[in-house]
Amino acid sequence: MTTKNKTALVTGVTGQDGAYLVELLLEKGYTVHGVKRRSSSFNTGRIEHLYQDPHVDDPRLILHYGDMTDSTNLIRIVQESQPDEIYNLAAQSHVQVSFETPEYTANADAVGALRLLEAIRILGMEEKTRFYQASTSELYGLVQEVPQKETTPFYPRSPYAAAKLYAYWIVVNYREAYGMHASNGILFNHESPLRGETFVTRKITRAAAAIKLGRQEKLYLGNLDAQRDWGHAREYVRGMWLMLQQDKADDYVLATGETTHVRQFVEWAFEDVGIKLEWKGKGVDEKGYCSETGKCLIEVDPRYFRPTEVELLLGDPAKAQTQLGWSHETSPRDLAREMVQSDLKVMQRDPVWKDA
Ligand code: NDP
Ligand code: GDR
Repeated sequence: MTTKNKTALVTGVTGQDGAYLVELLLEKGYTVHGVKRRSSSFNTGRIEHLYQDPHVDDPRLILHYGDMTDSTNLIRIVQESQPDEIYNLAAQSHVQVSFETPEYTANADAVGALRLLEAIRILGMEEKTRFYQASTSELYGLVQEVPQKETTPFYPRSPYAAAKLYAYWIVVNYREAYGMHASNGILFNHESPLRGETFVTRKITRAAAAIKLGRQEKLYLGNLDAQRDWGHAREYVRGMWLMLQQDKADDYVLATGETTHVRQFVEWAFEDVGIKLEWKGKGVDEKGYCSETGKCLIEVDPRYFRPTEVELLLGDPAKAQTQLGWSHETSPRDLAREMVQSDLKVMQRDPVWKDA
């Protein structure tokens, strides 16, 4: 079968990765079914440019209301869409929020993955349907080995990571127990101009743009000493797709192999709007950054510290490079630049920001 007549089902279609993945799959000729949650206001902004009027003949992007906590709904959507490939991207994906909503996070992120796998089994689609699970470098948690690769032991450090650990292992189990083509992509942090505004990179690039344009006074951040392996989301969704094109299902790390301090990302973002920062504090819980003019723009606020932190993530993508032919292109430095430029543009265009 060529990709031209394949059908994919994507959960989390309204999120960052969902948007880039749908774009890729449509380009490849797939018919794509997406699961979106009901919301009191529009939540399809990231895929608006891909929207297809359901009244036209044979639309190739079809959206269904659904939720990872609702088994019957998921079974019905899988039955209706008859997918060749399922990409399970839906999740309560914010690590810090998972400390406040641990039970919901487990329900959506852990049991949600099980519900989809069971839907495949209940409908007798084990032979037909391939499955991608959005696993995460958060599984590595407390550092056991650097760089982290497929064989590195897991040590989750949050309710989010513990939920994703269940999802990881249930995927492995269904692969072994029922011969399903089910793969885990253990993806290190990936960002883009579409990144959610409360994740640290986007929070920083938006603030740098807003401060530059005189629309924000100060940025409050948490642990500036954390280190992350940041890649570009557009490149990572290609890796997801490649995993499902292999004859055999397996688990793969996608990462850049480069790690950066949050502190460094802050400096890059402000450099990109022409503000040079000087570090004034002695430690993470003291003060923050001031600009050359002496105006203090960034302050550390302990409210953003996590009860247990993941201090260092650095991935080794060698297996994906060798077996999938996947590699990243964008460096963290270029990623910061692209995100800042995009936020500057968005703010200059947005009437709310313009009038503020
Ligand atoms: P986002 O937070 O941008 O998107 C998450 C998506 O899941 C949104 O579409 C959201 O809907 C949806 N969702 C949340 N809860 C439910 C639910 N109960 N039922 C149905 N849909 C739900 O995440 P990303 O796109 O960044 O990440 C995609 C996946 O990859 C997630 O599973 C994440 O945990 C995982 N991951 C992400 C990494 C990253 O660096 N981005 C790295 C490793 C793994 P809504 O828009 O309505 O909120
Ligand atoms: P992470 O991403 O927890 O790695 O999870 P996030 O951007 O939230 O945090 C990265 C690091 O920055 C530190 N930090 C702050 N984080 C946020 N959100 N806000 C702040 O103000 C702030 N200040 C410092 C954090 O403590 C952390 O160390 C992301 C998500 O996409 C997960 O779904 C995914 O699984 C992992 O990446 C890989």
